[in-house]
Amino acid sequence: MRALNAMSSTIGAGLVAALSGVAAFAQDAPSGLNEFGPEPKGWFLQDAATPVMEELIVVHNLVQIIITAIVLFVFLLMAYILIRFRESKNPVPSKTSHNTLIEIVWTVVPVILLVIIAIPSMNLLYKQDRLPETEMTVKVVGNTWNWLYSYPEYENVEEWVSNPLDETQAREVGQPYLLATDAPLVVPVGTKVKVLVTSVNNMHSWAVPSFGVKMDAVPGIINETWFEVFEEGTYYGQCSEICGVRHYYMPIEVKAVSKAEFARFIAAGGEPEDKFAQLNDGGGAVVSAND
Ligand SMILES: [Cu+2]
Repeated sequence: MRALNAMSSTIGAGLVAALSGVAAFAQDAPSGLNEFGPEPKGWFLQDAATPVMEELIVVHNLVQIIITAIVLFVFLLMAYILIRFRESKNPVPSKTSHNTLIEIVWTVVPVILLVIIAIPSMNLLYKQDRLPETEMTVKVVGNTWNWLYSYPEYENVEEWVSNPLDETQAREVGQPYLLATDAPLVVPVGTKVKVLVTSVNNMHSWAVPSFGVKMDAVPGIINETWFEVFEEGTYYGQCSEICGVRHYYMPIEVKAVSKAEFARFIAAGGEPEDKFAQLNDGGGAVVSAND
């Protein structure tokens, strides 16, 4: 089963590479911005939207190739042994118990493979864990069940609640249900953003796959991570810690806008977009925090 999974992943990776010109999910949202998120029946990682995710995909592909080669090699070797040395063909088995050359090879080759995997893995872990010189900060607080966002550096913008849109609202604004929110986190593109993640009650996890970001939100602890979004668009993620009965109802929507647009957004006190304001004013069923 493992072997099959590994093989299918690699075949999938090849297919994705062949079709890389086709961005299946990228579609024009009503706002004119591209959307990035999971695609129906998708089975590969989402397209990279940040430098960390770019590197993550490279490491993932490298490991896929290596494990596929190992699985194939062991599988073929086993098949050869079972057929070639079966009792009817080989009634008197060899009593050989040592072969120095083979023992050196099967020790050294795995060590080399592990080193080949370890170097890019450690680089990636370091890149994710060590924050570069960031240009702004976003505070993300997990709440049972929604997300609270604020900018510690911009005091004129109050902390706001990001609730999911219900099915009707999502359809109305043409966004995916269970991913779209009424008030997304807004960040500028081409900016290194520090993300402080914590929680007020349950443990949650703030995860945006196309950013290569997944950070636990733990009460009493402030975790930090970072991202730098390449291009403008709407990016989706979900809470990735099984946090309770409405765990599925904690989508994450991040809107990456131009620096000028972001400056305008901050100057306006973080006013939400009209389409969401209309929905909320129109008496739409906005889900409260604890129902
Ligand atoms: Cu959660």
